[in-house]
Amino acid sequence: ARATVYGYPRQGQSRELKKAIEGHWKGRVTADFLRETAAGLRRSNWRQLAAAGVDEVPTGDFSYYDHVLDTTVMVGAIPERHRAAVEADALGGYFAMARGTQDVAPLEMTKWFDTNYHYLVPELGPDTVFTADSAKQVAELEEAHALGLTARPVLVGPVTYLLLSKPAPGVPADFDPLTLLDRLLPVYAEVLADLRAAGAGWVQLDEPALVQDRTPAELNAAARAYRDLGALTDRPKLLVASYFDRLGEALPVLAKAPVEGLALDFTERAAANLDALAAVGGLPGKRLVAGVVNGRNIWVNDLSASLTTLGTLLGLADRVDVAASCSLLHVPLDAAAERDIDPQILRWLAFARQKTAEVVTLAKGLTRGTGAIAAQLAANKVDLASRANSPITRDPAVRARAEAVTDADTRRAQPYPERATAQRAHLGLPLLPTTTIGSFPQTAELRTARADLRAGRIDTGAYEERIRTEIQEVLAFQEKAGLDVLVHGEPERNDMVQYFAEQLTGYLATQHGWVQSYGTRYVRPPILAGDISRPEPMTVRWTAYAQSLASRPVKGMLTGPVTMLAWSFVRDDQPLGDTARQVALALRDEVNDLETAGTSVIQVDEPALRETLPLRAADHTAYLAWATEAFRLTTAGVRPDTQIHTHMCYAEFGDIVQAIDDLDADVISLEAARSHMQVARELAAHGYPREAGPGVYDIHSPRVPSAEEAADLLRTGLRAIPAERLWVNPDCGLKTRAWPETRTSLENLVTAARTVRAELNGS
Ligand code: THG
Ligand code: ZN
Repeated sequence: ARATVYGYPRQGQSRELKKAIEGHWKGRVTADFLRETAAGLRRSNWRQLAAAGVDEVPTGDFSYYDHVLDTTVMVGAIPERHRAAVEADALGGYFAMARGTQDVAPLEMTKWFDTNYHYLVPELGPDTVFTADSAKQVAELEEAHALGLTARPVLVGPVTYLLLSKPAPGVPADFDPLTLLDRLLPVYAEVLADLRAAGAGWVQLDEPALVQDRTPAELNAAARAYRDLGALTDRPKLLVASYFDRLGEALPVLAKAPVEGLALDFTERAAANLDALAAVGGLPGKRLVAGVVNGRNIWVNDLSASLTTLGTLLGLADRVDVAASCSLLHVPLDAAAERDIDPQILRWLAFARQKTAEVVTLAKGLTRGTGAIAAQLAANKVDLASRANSPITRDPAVRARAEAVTDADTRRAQPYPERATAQRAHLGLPLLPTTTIGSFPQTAELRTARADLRAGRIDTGAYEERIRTEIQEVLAFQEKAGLDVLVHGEPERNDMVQYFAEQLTGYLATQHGWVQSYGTRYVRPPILAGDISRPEPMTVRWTAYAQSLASRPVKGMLTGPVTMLAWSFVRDDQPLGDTARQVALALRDEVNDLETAGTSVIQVDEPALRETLPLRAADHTAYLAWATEAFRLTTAGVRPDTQIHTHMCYAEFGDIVQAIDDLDADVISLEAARSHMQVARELAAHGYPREAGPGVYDIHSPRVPSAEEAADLLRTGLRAIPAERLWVNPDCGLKTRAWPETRTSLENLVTAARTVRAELNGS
């Protein structure tokens, strides 16, 4: 058996790639220096992989921004509006497609399946002409060959590429990109021929879109694509890869296709692949690459269990190789770089480097028998036992409390209409109350203060003084602008998940655990390592301070349990719902403490509720059940006259309106400005019974909306939501905005609310 992986983190140990690219954008780094930095990182990754014992290294997985954008370049699907820039300067044009320019909009960005990686959505239409550009793929293959390595180019497959595309601007929305398949396949044929000419023995075509629910027509397209590519004579051997879930009905399609190998995910959520593969009679005469090391989490593999799976698979294919379940892009580079994590706990963790070593160990065990890896198996057993029996993963008090949760704990004592009456009396808000989503501009001074505190240049006292001053200023502005429900602005928070993770027992933070989110932007997801408890209140002090300065209600601001899971690395040793319940109980205590401290409005944000929706519809109900229960458990312990708000970012939530309703929040704020209140109409169509604030100010742009424009959006909103239940707020938090546009935009928003209130009172 051979050891391989499908991709590796691109950024380098100190995010050298981010620094070089951003330096290049600022004009401080030449294109040549950027290219040399990138080539150096690729070489260093390949050497690391080869030194670890990987037999076949991936190439072409590197990217300056995004591998789907690289595929767009490879097939020549450059949008019309970017063509001149790309022709004038390939690298400059590439970044223009990614980020836009003064004059030209970038490609839209969206999530890569249910990971936290975002790709740039290809724009296609009936007039799209594809042309092959294999230069990047060929060059990277040659670089790996120059190091004397056996390499396997990795490409986004043609079916997934089309399924991830959308109609270009101006193309009818019902245009189906899959109708372009016959035009796209010859371009893939040309790239495959070029790679063969460059010495590729195998090429990997990634088709993760086939793990989602697919129509018979789409499955048919996949069958056609691989029948046609398989029939080519001038091509390398083809390995069709799927990951992130089970293949389901696509498995027989790919098993029958005339390609030489399949790569399948065999981690827990894709476990059904095993029986499905047996059911089609295995892959006689073919290569099976078995993704048994989870590429999505950071836990050490259970080597013995993986060997059992691999042993079963041996009977199902001509040859079985070992891999991580997906590209290692989704995990940090190297756990050994972490200095602040207890060495005992560090042994439970595997980042890209450690996962690579696991793949190599398993391949060796499969080839030479368990005796050849006896030492690794013994050490692995000790580490797994240490994790399973640790007081960190087994806190009896947390478990007993979670066990004792009843349905009543997850329900507000009064139905919404009674709560609404109590809240109206308690809060005394006007019709169309105005508020913001929570964060205010994170100024350079604030970031500097946080860096100074970390570096020891200032002490906690000086830092907190800085935060107090900021809160004073944020509140003074809001009072003067005339907002009705105020916020403290969150100057003390870095990342909305990290801030809480740092204060909860059972959560681990990393120092270097960067994972690419999009382009040059990275996150350091905290690790849900153990049972979760809250040693002391987390936000009460700052919220109470803010309330002490304000004449109107100040909202308490918390990150909800689903988002706390979605933007962290989760436990793999218990159901997600159990972890969510523990986080919810800790947050519930915070909600109740805020109420006790005099907070009458508490917002629990769930921007990630929609994005964690499982890839297959059959799994939606179970997910939404635990997700909505965790939210209600967090919020249901308050008095009827305490108002619970929530917030969600993305507009595409038509398919989870029922779940949003099931949260039973008194008020929800949503992104809506760019879609002209579409979400208000969707809520109304569903019969959403509570209060809602579809955003009237697009915070993703520095553009200041006029009061008249905001008032128009409100009038549109009023056609869907009655005035007694409509709130006035921006689309999202203001953390990424600057103060000047924030000030004017919020003043205009208040003016708009007053104008429309006057219209309502006059009518
Ligand atoms: N927090 C966490 N995960 C997230 C988001 C978040 N995942 C989804 C979404 N939001 C991703 N969005 C971003 C937006 C900005 C940045 C990263 C992800 C970003 N990162 C800084 C960078 O790379 O320069 C680093 C920030 C830091 O120093 O911590 O700007 O909000 N957890
Ligand atoms: Zn938002």
